[in-house]
Amino acid sequence: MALTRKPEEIAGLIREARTIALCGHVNPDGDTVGSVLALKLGLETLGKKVSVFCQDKIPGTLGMLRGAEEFRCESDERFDLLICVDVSDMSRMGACQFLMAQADRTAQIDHHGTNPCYTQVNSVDEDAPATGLLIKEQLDALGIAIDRDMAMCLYAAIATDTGNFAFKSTNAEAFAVMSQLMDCDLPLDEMNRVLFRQRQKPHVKLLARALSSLRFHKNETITTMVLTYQDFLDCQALPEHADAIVNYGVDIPGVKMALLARENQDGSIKMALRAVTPDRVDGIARGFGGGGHAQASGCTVNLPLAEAVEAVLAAMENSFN
Ligand SMILES: [Mn+2]
Repeated sequence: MALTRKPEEIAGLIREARTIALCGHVNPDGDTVGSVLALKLGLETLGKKVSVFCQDKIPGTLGMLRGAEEFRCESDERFDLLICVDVSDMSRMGACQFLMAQADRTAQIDHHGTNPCYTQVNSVDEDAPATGLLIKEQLDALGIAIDRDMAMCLYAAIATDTGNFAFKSTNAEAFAVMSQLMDCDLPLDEMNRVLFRQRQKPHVKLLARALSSLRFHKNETITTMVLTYQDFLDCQALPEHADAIVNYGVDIPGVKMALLARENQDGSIKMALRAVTPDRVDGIARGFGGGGHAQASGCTVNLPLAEAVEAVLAAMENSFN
């Protein structure tokens, strides 16, 4: 099915509805939360009764968005309309899939090219760098003026999904919309600080441990870092606090591949692999039963920490030929 934006068709459904459920995806990010809340605030100015749903807890960094505390994942109500937002596949609704059966009409607004178009009306554009941009267009189609709260939600959506306006997908539309958000008294510096600079204490303590373990291999083209389970205990850190630490290893000039090995509580070793284009690590990860993207992959190895690092490092060195 062709992926196309349908703001007018969805505006028609919205105008006919009185009660509307909006649903974001599991493990919510800035785009799904910001998009749902911007749309919610906009629809409420039209007098709609709007409920917002998400299976998982909203990240604390998004707590500044108006309505962020209203997400839930249960309801026995019926809704005139359900709109899924940034949900690439019905399974990404998680436990909120029950909404599909409790809505008279279903629609979605999304930007994932793999979307199977699982609702009655599908407004999907894979060229949009963030669903937030499609929400701005949807609000425009309904004649809704953007206020400061909506601008904050749209900024959170667009800025996070474009990597703070740095990913390759970032386009002129993102800056055009951003220009309009700036006219709404957007607190840019404060939001940027919370979204992109603030770091949790366990993360920073874990980072110090990881960096002190940094080793260079193969003429300084490969880096490895290790974190033991004891490091996590000492830093009072959760597995998620290790996310992105591997990037310190690959962002050094001259480095082509990086590995971060972290020990799980059960003794297995979770490997995060990164590569700089044109090198790739997805094949290496698959060789160990994992997978992922060409330049960002992962796998789990059931060996003691040192042996696990040796095994994956050998595969990385061999992949250079
Ligand atoms: Mn998105």
